Amino acid sequence: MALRILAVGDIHLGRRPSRLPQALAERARDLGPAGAWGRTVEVAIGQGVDAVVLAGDVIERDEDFYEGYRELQSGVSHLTDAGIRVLGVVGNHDVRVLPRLAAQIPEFHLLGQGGVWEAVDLGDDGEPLTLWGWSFPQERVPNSPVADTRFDRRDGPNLGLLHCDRDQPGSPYAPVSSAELRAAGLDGWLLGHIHAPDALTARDPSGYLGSLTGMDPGEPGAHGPWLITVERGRISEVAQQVLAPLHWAPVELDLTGIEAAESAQTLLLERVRQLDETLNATTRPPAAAGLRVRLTGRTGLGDEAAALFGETEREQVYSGSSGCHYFIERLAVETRPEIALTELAGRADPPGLLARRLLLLDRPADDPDRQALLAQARQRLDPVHRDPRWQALGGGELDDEAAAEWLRRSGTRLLERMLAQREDAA
Ligand SMILES: [Mn+2]
Repeated sequence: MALRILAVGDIHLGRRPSRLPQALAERARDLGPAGAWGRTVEVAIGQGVDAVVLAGDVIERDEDFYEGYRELQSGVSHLTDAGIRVLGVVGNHDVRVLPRLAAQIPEFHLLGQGGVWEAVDLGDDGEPLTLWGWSFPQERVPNSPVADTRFDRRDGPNLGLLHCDRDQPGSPYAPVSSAELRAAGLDGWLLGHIHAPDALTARDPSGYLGSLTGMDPGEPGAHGPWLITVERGRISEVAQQVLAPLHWAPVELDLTGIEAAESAQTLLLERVRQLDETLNATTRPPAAAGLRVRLTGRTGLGDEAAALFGETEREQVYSGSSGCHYFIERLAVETRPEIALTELAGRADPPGLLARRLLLLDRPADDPDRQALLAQARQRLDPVHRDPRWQALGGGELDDEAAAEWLRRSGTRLLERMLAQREDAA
């Protein structure tokens, strides 16, 4: 007999998704947090889970009390009617409003009120499971709620449910380090606050659950709650249930080598159809998808291609096989003119020197001249890359290929500027 929990990240009931085209304005409620929560309730009931747990920032703001009440109450009553328990913790957004709502919805169990850790037994049919929760007592909490806390383990898996700012030491929103989370001795941490989901697995069921649906183009990719299965005393499966009603996708179209501007349309259509196929394989395909399109590569046809996407075309670029409304949220032309590098490299002036350097980057990885150039570049780039100020951007490791790409981009831009100056002077 398996035990199943559906873990839900930041919902932000009351918020409306931004950057929707006019054609979708009237569907904002269904495409936003309320629609995402409704889908979550349906999936929880369909899957017959034992409990739904919410990781804070359930409600956007105090002003959303009535909308929050309506949506939360209706979801909770559907779930409890189906025999599913509903629990949650408070985040920094809903410090006042969520406890007030919980007082009005007795079936909703608010865990760890007032910033005091609380453990609850979610076990069933001889399958034990303990959930530890902590709620924000006020909007700003400058210290870690996990440090100096002893979690006396109980039988079966023990999971933590917490809204916090992980690995951001100076944060006013319950800063917690990964080391503290690991040292707590629990089997996993279901976290709220950061809207980009981590990749949780049965082996390591710890991390940010992510916002329930992407509310703007800054929250691209798959969003939805996580289904956690416990069998014979251990977590056997963790799977994201991708069900966000609105999907945001960055789309880069490399136009290098196209012979006519219309090829951009064909290329985009191909990409959107691929995306549609991927999205159709999710738990619940989205009702709308916003594309942030960048035209890149070397071609003289960038502006001409962009002009093919007029206002009407952007409002709805494609209708998916399950009815998803695809629109272009923004289209940026970042194409660069073609440069004959080999020809330039024969010149004895600064552009010629720069062109020879750029050509070095295209040589094989073991070429000594290329390696020397990259070593020089990394000496200058590494300290900047490691600067703590940029850590939050999550750039990852700076390897040779990343350094080469950086040089290629900045070198090409510089070369273009040099050539433009010469043309001006001529
Ligand atoms: Mn938050």
